[in-house]
Amino acid sequence: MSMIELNMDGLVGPSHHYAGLSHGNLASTKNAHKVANPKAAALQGLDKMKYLHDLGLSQCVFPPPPSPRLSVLKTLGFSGSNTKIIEDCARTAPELLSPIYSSAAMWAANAACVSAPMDTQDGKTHITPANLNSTFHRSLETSDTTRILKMIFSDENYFIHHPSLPSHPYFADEGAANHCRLWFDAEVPGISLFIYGRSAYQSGMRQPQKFPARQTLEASQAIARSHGLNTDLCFFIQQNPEAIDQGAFHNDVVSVTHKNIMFCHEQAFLAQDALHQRLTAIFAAHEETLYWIEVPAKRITLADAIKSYIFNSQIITTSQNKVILLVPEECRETIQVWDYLNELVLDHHCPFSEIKTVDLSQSMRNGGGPACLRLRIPLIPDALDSVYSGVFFSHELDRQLRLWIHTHYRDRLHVEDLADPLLLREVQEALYSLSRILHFDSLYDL
Ligand code: SUG
Repeated sequence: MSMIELNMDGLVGPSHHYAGLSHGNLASTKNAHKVANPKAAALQGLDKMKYLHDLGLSQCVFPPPPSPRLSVLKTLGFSGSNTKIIEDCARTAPELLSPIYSSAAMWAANAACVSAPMDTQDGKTHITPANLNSTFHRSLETSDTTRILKMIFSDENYFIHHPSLPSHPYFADEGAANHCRLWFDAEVPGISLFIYGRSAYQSGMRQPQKFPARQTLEASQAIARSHGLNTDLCFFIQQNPEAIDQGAFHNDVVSVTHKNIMFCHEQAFLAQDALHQRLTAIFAAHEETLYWIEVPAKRITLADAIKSYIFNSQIITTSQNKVILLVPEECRETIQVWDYLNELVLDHHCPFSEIKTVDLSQSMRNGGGPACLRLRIPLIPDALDSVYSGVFFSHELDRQLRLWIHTHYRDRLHVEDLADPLLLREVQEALYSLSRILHFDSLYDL
């Protein structure tokens, strides 16, 4: 059984804005209430998708969820026409507008935790949408994410969709951002690393003092169980509380894996040396090499790693077997980081042959780099034809989406603009039009 990895990037929605909704995410707090440019944000995301597609990756688009989430406002007691609901909310509870207009679903790494078919007992790809219940605005994503993932990966011969975990802080789950997979051979089971920040039931664990730990151990364990993973190949690792306190609200801000490569900061995990040794031993037992690239704090501090998002990178193997590290443009602007990366590519023991930067500044200002924007879907080649065809990236889809963005997106959006009922009409029209481009009639029931 061989494997393909589908790369699914979130398409930035037309109401992308900066509201400072994520405590512990330094970029979100720092850029709160700045003017956003949804048009540029969506185009930057498309540029990234085009780059990956042109490298030969199987690239898909993850459509934005319905917006604004008027159903949430109705549940919270607002009624009347759509315009009246927005006006009443703006007048009496303006703090609710940003959560219901949030376009945070663009960070597809938080959409779900996905297990590869060779790792699961039944040989199928298993998907659990994340409950994202650490933040109110993100918790609103789960029901739409569940529905959209089921529509795209609908064939039960290949995909198993699990319900999201109980939406309680004990089972707080942030999806693939806190899950890594390492493997040496596409045909055999790989290793799952589940990275948690706290435990609901185990006391005495070291905890961050300043910022919340989002993922729980119990959520990770539940996913490993329901996906039918081999427990010998699952590692549950605590994220370093110090990293969380410095702003690593998700593990993918301080580490990234790809095949047999782990690229991480020295202070990413607790008991990091022990993890390194155990993984090296597993790889050695299979006569395979683990590339463990750990960046010392004396070369790059946690603060600089988080500012530049060097580890929120994407590692890509091209069809010519070249390994590219795709990092945000901000890495070039942080001198220690840029110097380190340039040394790294020259090191013969390092698998990276090229460092490529990408401009995702609009997403970065809310704490989302290249890795946050993508969800990896491992599947067997036979499953590919069953994936909903309208979401596959192509030059023609790229052309249509660019035209659509230029037609429907604003180039300035401030959190106060969310009170404007005209925005409601604009966003809804944009999404209707998108459902036609993707031939996805049932996507938006606005
Ligand atoms: O959950 N930011 C997102 C960023 C998610 C990044 N994803 C990964 N690391 N995988 C978050 O904190 C900010 C929204 C605002 O403040 O307007 C926000 O939701």
